[in-house]
Amino acid sequence: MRRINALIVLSTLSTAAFAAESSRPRGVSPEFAKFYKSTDSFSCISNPEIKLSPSQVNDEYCDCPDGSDEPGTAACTYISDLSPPQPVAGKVNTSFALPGYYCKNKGHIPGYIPHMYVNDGVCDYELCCDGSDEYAGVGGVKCEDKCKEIGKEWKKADEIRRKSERAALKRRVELVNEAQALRAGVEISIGRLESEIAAQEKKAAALKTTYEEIERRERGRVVGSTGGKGSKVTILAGLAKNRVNELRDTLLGVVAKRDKLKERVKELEAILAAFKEDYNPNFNDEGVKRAVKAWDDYAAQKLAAGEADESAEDRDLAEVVKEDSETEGINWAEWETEEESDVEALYKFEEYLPGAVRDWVHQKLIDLRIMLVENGILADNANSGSESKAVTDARAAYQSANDEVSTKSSSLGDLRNDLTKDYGTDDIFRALKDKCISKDSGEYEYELCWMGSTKQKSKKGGAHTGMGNFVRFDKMTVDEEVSADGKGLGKGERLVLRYENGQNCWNGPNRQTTVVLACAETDEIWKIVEEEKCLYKMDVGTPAVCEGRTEEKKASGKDEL
Ligand code: MAN
Repeated sequence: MRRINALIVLSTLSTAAFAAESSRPRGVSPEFAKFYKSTDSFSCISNPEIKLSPSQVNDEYCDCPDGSDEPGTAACTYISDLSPPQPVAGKVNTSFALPGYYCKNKGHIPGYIPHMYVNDGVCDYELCCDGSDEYAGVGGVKCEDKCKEIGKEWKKADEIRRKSERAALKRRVELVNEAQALRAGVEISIGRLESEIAAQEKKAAALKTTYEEIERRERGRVVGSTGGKGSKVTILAGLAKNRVNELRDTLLGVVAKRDKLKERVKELEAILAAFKEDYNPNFNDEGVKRAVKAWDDYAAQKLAAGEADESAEDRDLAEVVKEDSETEGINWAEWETEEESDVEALYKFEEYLPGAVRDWVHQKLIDLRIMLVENGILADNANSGSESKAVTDARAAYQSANDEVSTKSSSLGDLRNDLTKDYGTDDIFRALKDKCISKDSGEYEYELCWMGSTKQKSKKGGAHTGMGNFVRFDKMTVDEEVSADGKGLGKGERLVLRYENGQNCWNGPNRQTTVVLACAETDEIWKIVEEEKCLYKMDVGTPAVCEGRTEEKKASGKDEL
């Protein structure tokens, strides 16, 4: 128990305080030396109206109500028993003026020990390594000065602690850099989305205009006698296309037959040419002679006509039979899908008008038709149940562009919210966001996801239990041990992450987790306790909350031996 507060007492004292120590009464620290300077009298610290002779200081009799006349004995312990001293340098207890008995601890760090431990027959080396608290040798106890070896051990451990702190601080700097880069990334994404949305809005506006115009034209269009399912022209176009295709197929067949015949003619000519070369003219066979004569005439005729170059003709044929609207000069699709009415098709009188007035007349005709539709004189094409493909396509294009604007705008909103969200000092938890750490504890494995949620997972399997979602940062003053390897919350104000609205607890509240953070080299859950039913506390180490205490103290010369 006596270990409690020892380190903090030790570490909060300054070595500068060693000055003029020899002139101070036993048990007085340099901090309180000024009250014991006078050689004429001593005034109780909290009650200066009570004046004593200097010989009454440390005379084993408690004269001052605040115990200040007995800095080096246990005579006023009953005061501290009533109100235990808070041995924090500079913070004087209202009833007990001194923080404790001051141990010089040369070779280590000076510190206070509660007065009740003075001359109690126990060596309190953890607080008073020089053994000066047992100067009276009560019960024959003699406490030798162990500050040299304790100080050496402490220094070694302190060096390890400082090294770890330096590593933790380095990691913190890295986290800050990562957080900055992530923030910059969000800002870049916002900029990119803004320009994409502006462009998309323009596109959507243009598509809207187009769609409205097409729809307007649709309303102004005279519905054909075939009920809008295609005019005679359309049907004619379909028939014509089929006929053209039939003719193309026939032509292809004829060309193929021709090519075959050409091959056979070639073969026969070769046979006859060989026959002419090989026959025996000495046999007076009239039939053979006639045949040879006929072949010669045929060959002479062919020679006179010259070898026809049919390649150009073949190229033309190949072009003609190609299934290509460009070569056909007809865009069949246009004619087949056009839902133009026969009336429009046959009486396109506007086309006989001079260009200058054509548009004007066209517009007026559409306006007129719309006026007639709106006044119930003509049927509305829009209600005819046969919307044209042009209107459907234009609307779909506009809607798709508009949907994209909405999707992008919603992403932009999320990113803007993210920029205003509290990620802690230096935005540091931005770098940890979505990363998780876990720890086995009892029958569960616990998980903490930074800025996300906490979970309890049963080792026996089954579903996870939500222990809350991150809602806000908070602060908490803690007073806890730090283990030799530096794990533990320690003392002072700590940053807290509140996780709330977890899974409902049977007969209890929705589960909540209070995550208390302390500086450490790596992210680690140290301890989990269920303080009340379904209210959990996690002690967690992370470099994210390191503040460079050691380095600052070093720079200002504090905490040095
Ligand atoms: C589960 C766990 C416990 C909790 C009880 C409450 O067993 O979540 O932590 O105390 O439910 O019923």
